[in-house]
Amino acid sequence: MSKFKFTVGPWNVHTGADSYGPETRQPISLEAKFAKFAELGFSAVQFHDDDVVPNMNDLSEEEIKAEARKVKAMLDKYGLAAEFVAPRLWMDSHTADGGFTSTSAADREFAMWRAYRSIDIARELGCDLIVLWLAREGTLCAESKSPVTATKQIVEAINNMLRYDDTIRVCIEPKPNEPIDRSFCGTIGHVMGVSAATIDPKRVGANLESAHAVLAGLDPANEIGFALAFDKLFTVHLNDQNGIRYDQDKSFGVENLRQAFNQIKVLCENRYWEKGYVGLDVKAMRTTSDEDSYEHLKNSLEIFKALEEKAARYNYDYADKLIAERKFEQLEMYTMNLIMGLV
Ligand code: 3MF
Ligand code: MG
Repeated sequence: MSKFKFTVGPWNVHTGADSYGPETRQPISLEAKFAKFAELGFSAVQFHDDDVVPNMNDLSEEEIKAEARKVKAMLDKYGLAAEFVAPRLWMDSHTADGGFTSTSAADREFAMWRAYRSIDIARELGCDLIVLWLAREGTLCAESKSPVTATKQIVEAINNMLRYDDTIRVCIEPKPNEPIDRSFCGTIGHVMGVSAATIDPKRVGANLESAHAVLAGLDPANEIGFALAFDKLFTVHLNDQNGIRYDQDKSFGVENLRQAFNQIKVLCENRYWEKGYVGLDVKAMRTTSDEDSYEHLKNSLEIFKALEEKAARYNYDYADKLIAERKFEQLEMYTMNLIMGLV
């Protein structure tokens, strides 16, 4: 029995389209996804603002809230909570050059409008967390934006959100690149800096995604640890990634089992289950059939739980003794043997 509660976004079950080819699977309705998420043992769902209210740009503030209430009723039907809402600031024509750091004042205003509406939607869904994946807050042409001005614009956008709602928490999901060439807020270290500069640092934290850390050339477990050290790990997006290339969102643990184990180990050592959900951000392969649309989620949960069980059996007395004697070769082999199921 896992100590953790799991969560997932509807985009984790998708039609298989990528930048180079069309869909390979049939779309699945939001309600059908909820039913399956509940069946697989998820406790909560993560949302983009327009996952909840698809045509929100055309609706009034009251109409948006009314639509959100319908989704809340659907969540209730399946015994699911909502974990967070993330303004989708990368699909709309207003966000071609980013949102909060766009070179267009009108587009920056649009980004704030979506951020405020995301808070309204979160409130209707009964959750207090906004995630900012700052997809296009960076440059395609390095000289097009000042990194100083842009960083201050990100801080000010978050301040505006904190002022708009006294208890909402905001959480940045850093990623060093893609779809942008150079991000302004690429790592957990950047997020901690931005958090400290806001008007209420306690309410501004991080969402560490394993693949994003790998894309930055960093170790996901250390990134998780850095945020935990400041009590600022508000959620996680666990997945896996084969080195520094396009963002792969592979099932958790399938590329680097030791790295996956160490992410769970640091979460367990710090009783993260008392603080937040374990979110998955995983994609099925393009070749996956309709009937296997949820296999990558099942596999990720299975790997997580198997590694959690190993982390619970980690022999800290033995490890401490080896550490005191600086017998790191033996410590490494003990860890490998545990992961391989040999001890
Ligand atoms: C991109 C991501 C995003 C975010 C999501 C919620 C589409 O690399 O990881 O997934 O997680 O937008 O913030
Ligand atoms: Mg993510």
